[in-house]
Amino acid sequence: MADIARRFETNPILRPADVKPSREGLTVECLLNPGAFRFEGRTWLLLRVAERPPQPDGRISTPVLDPLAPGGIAILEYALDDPDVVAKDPRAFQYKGQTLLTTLSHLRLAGSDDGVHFIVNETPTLVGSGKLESFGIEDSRVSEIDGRFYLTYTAVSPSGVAVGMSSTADWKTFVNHGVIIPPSNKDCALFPQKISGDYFCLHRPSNVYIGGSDIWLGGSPDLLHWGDHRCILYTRPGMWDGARIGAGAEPILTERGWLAIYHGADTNSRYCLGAVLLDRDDPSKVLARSLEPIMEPVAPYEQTGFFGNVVFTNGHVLDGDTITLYYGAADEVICGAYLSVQEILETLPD
Ligand code: MAN
Repeated sequence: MADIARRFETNPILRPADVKPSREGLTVECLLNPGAFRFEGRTWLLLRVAERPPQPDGRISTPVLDPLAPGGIAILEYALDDPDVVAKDPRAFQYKGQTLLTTLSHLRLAGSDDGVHFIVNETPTLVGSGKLESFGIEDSRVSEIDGRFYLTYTAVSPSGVAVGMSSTADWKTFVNHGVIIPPSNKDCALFPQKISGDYFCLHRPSNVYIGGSDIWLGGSPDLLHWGDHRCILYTRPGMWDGARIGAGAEPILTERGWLAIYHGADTNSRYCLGAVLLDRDDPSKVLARSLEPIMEPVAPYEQTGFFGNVVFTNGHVLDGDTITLYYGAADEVICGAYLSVQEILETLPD
């Protein structure tokens, strides 16, 4: 096994029971995939909090944002034996052919003085708004660029899965920039600085007809308008990243180029992490890529949970050579691990 992550001894560091539901009638079902950043001398996680009502016997119910419903949330409920209901995946189900999520996610801050013990805010920090976020917002990356924090997250709605963006300077007031990349797309990680005059991001379109779930590079003059899209990293059939891949948090600039951690899932939806090295001046050039994962779901809390066999990251903080990686385990709990930049680089084939 090639796993080189040193997991926190206190893992999991946050569980659903540590978080207060956003409203009466909902329970926090899972905590997932936090963004991470430093602000005013503290370490912060931007958690994805996934909620739903307690599930009645023989029925499935899910919240959706609806400005016309009381409190802005409508609860959709169906009998599990309804022939129009197909419920096979804990994360999503179909009703009359339309896909619905089993939970509604919002983003919530948790702060820490030591990067290990976190106190979760009592209320949501950012909730979905408008038609394109009515099934919630998920898996936010946080990048500090030119003194402002940019949040890129998955915006889910009946119109599909898209990349939404908000920004803030003080974590109190936010500007919602709307959908910056339309469906089907997610896992958007901004590079923390301009490269040869342009901003760049990694993103992940998914195709249902021709094409796969590969990682693309996009460029932008202003972080809002994206073009010059190129597919730079493909899934590798038969390998640990054979079915789907997607970027983690922002790439890290090293002396050998941009180091990006990414997730890869195989055909059994087992999620591992790997690394890729991109050229410093032209990040469309892939210099090296992990053959084996650098992290695999091996701990019990990674193998069993809401959706087992998952390590998924979209947040880290950096101190010299040390990456403190925050990750969602088994789509249920929040964990942390340390990785060394040098050690990751050494695992990459020449
Ligand atoms: C997808 C996303 C993630 C989730 C993984 C594993 O990539 O929905 O949020 O963690 O699947 O279920």
